[in-house]
Amino acid sequence: MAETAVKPSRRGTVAWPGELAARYVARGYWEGRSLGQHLADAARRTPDAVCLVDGSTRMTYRELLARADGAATRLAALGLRPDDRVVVQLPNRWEHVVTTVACLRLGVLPVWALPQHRERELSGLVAHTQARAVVVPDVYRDFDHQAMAHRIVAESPYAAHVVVAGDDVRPGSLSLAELCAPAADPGTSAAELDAAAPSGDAVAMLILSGGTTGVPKLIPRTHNDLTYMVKRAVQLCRFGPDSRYLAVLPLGHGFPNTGPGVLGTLLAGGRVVVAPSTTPEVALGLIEREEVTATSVVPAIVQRWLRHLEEYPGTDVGSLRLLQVGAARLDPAVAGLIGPAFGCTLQQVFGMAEGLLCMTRLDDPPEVVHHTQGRPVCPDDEIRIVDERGVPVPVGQPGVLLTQGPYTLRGYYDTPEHDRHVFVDGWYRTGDVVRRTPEGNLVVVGREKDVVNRGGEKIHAEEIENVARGLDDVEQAAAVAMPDPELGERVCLVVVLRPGGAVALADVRSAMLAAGMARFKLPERLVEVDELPVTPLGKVDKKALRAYVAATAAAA
Ligand code: J2J
Repeated sequence: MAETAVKPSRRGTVAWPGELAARYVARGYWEGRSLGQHLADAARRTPDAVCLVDGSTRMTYRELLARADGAATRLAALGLRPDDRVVVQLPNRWEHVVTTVACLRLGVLPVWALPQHRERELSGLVAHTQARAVVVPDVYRDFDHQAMAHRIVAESPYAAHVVVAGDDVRPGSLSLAELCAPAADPGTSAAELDAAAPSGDAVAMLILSGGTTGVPKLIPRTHNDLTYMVKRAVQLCRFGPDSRYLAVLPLGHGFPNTGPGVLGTLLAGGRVVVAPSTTPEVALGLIEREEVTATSVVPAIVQRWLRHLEEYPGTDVGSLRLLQVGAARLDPAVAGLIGPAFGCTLQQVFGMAEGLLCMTRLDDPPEVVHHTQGRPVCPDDEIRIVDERGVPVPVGQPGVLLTQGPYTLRGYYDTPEHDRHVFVDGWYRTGDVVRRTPEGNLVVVGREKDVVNRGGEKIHAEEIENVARGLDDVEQAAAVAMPDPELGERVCLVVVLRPGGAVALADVRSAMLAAGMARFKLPERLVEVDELPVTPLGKVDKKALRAYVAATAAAA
């Protein structure tokens, strides 16, 4: 077992070429310290300031650090060592933040999963990361996460611990509340963790790539690269000690954690307010009560909030200064409504778990903020926009976006085979089709990757197709995006049946649920065709299918 174990900081990850690494150090991007150390520094600057609010829980920086260090010390006592992995599947609650900071302090790598992930996704994550522990809620939205975690841990040769948030901690599980209790002797724990802090070039966490197939694609983010990106986002978004950030997107995603998100707010000495739900009643209520100054959402959420403000004009969101919208395409017409309705600055964010972060700037003119997704945050983010032959396109023309830079991965975690298709001379091929305006802003116009973006949740077509093809009556299956006014896109499954066969949407959906897949991936429409269109190269022509599906939906 020990021989096959991959240690992310030494094996399983791809380093930046020496020359680039030297440049990133020389330019001050990579500071050579762990993100946990930076967070501890911030906590020590204003120990009495409230930094984390969740319902009636209000925590100061002193308490956050004491709890995180308590958890780190207890994880170490359980046998976890720097570079070990912990899969964290928690809804938005304060323990998500404390657990993450604890891992960063100890050098253990948190691997965030979404609460909607089920056995298939979670077991894939635990297996691929060789996680030592899994952190879950007891029961969340009628689903027994604790039971699922025990089934998964029983199957894993590496995982030993199920840590449970909530009151129903069963025999064989550990209590997350106890794990996150303040250190018995905070000074000593802090000194020990400070002394053993991971180095800047060690891997800080593994982030799940947007949309994931059989073997999950994980992004190793180093302390250096992640700290740089978050700090730069803090600067550009003008976060400071008076910032109050509402963490309303699921904390299993990068955007609400790092863009600048929770981690940026903490580095800036601000206050994080955790929202347990994205509904306007809950989220806008929290903005009002907690005098939130900034938050980040996906277009589907902002549309819902806009409708609510129209219906209830008395809603007070006057404290809000910045609303970030990203992770999926924002309609320019909707973008134009946001500033006036919320009385705040809109910022479009085009990011990816792989690294590259683009943002409109707070003082950009409306035409830039409404019509573009902004520009990279670092002067050393290099971008290339190429045609299908890999040749750069003229400015203004659409092409596939390639990038490299001080916080963009050079390879996924331990999937060298996959990397060969995704990296071109070390450059990451994003799969997004973009064009660049003459001023250097990017506009996302499409994508070449086979993903459906359902309100910001990325779903790989292949995952659905594999299950659909397993059904007796299905000969061929292709999942494509269909346009949707609310979520932007939903999944439509196109099938070719075997002679005399029949299949209903419900059959495919039950087969996916039986396979242990997350509910948000289920197709919402089924279309039968006699044959699938193919490209000259013999691949299913998804572009043609998308157009067909959109046209037939409009006609229906
Ligand atoms: C259109 N498509 C977008 C946008 C991302 C910050 C913000 C977002 C993410 C994220 C993130 C888009 N308009 N404004 O990690 O730190 C699509 C692109 C992209 C993919 C990445 C962050 N913003 N997208 O969304 O890893 O297709 O990260 O490649 O989940 O979302 O998805 P993900």
